[in-house]
Amino acid sequence: MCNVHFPAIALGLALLFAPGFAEAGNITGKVTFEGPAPEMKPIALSADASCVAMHTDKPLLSEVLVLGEGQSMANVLVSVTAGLPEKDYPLPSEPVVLTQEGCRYAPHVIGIRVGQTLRVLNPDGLLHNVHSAPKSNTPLNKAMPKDLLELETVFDKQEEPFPFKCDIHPWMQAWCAVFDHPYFSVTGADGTFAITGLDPGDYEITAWHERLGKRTATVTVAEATDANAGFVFSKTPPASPK
Ligand SMILES: [Cu+2]
Repeated sequence: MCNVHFPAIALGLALLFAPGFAEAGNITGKVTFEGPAPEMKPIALSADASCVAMHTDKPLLSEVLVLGEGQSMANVLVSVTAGLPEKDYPLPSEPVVLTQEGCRYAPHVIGIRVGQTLRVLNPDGLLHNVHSAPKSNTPLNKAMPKDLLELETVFDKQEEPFPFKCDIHPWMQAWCAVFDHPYFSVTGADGTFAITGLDPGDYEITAWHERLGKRTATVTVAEATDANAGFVFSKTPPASPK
């Protein structure tokens, strides 16, 4: 059964050839760490023997700084912080998922939209207590006993990154930022990010790291191209602008 909607196609073509229509571009890049990298220490999990039992093969390391090959930096949140037109951007229907697995949160850093569902999972079969500490949104403080496998919440205000912790396992931490637009990306282990679907224009983008702060860059996006923007973090904060 063919399910093509000709009116939708016609509308798309009309938009494509309409005067002033410009094909979207992207901002892509890589975040790296410069200088000698501090070694991440194994986390003492002894507060909960069940957590210890989940990490007998390999210690669970602190995720304050996660580096990959060539000192690429994971867990850096890159977002557009100026230059966007004010408009309503469609919400994704899929939730953002935050998992508590092996007595750690994953992903370590998430971005979510105002009004988008955050689904928190508990596959550990343990008691966790999901405890967020936002400044603008309503904090979440909810026990997840071993038989409560998931809960959902939404945020109603945009907000800079704030922590999620677990009151049972004090080493557990994740960071969450809430956006009123879709132009954000969290770097993976290879340090790369991609902010896609931007109208041509000049934008300020900001890279945020939980310990090393923020770096900003100005990027010009041309039609249907990838603009490149790299960020370098180090233990020394950047000189403040004069
Ligand atoms: Cu926990």
